[in-house]
Amino acid sequence: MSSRKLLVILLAMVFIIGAVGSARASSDYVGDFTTAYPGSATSSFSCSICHTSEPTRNPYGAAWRSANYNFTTIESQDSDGDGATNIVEINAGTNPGSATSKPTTPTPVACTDYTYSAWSACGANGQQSRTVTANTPSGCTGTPSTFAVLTQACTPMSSGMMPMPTSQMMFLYDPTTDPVIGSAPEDSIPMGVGSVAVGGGMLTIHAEIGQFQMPMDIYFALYAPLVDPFNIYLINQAGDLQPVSMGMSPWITDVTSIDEMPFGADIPTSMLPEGTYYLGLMATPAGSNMETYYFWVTNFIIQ
Ligand SMILES: [Ca+2]
Repeated sequence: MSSRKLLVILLAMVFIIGAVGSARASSDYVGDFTTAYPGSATSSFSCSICHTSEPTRNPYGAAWRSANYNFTTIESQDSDGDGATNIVEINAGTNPGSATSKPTTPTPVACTDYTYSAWSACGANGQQSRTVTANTPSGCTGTPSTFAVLTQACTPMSSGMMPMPTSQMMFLYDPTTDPVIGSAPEDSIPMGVGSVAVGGGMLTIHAEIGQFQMPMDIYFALYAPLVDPFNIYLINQAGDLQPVSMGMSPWITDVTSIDEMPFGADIPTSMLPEGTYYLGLMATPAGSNMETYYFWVTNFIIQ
């Protein structure tokens, strides 16, 4: 063999070895994958991680090559478009290059209990609503055995009705001869005292309240510190005065309106001891423990 022929053969061998060296086998790429993600069951998909059929790349293989063979760069992508990102698939052991291979969606946990907002005001349609502010367990989205109750029937307000108290509200007003019916507690004057209110000689106590939305218990209090500084009196259901120290006794229970003259007809002021007399009328939802009420207070003076 001439030295020239030998040189040609050697050059050819160098070329062939070099070509083989630069064209790595797919099995080497699978090895790269396994090195990058040791323990991932995705490795079992072998060549089909990156190829539909060699040498054609699937979307994951194409993305990996475009990313200069950097796995990390394409982890947040969903190369096969099946809704699971590549890293989610690799962690789940599915194939990020095949849309037919994807993690199974876990069955959502069903809610077992709910925390609600307060009920809305009663609508004209006789319904009120509320919203769920929190679920138990947190984040539950499954189909529960008991659904949240978001609406209920209620008694709608009609015009002229007084809304139910939502707190403990007190209203002081100067004496008037006659009660005034209002549709709001601040517009209502539920106790009139007769002509004594304007310097006249007659006491005529008249209690009147228009329509409440729901039944109320009514308490009527009387306090005359110059006559008895130690006791506030309530009118009980028999119409008698009894000291508050004997208990909180309602005057009238379970009514939506009142129109009463608790002390009967006119009383000449000349029959009464001098002093300032305070009258209080409380309306609280029937059967409640006075968590909410309207309490109106007025007075009259006997001179
Ligand atoms: Ca995917």
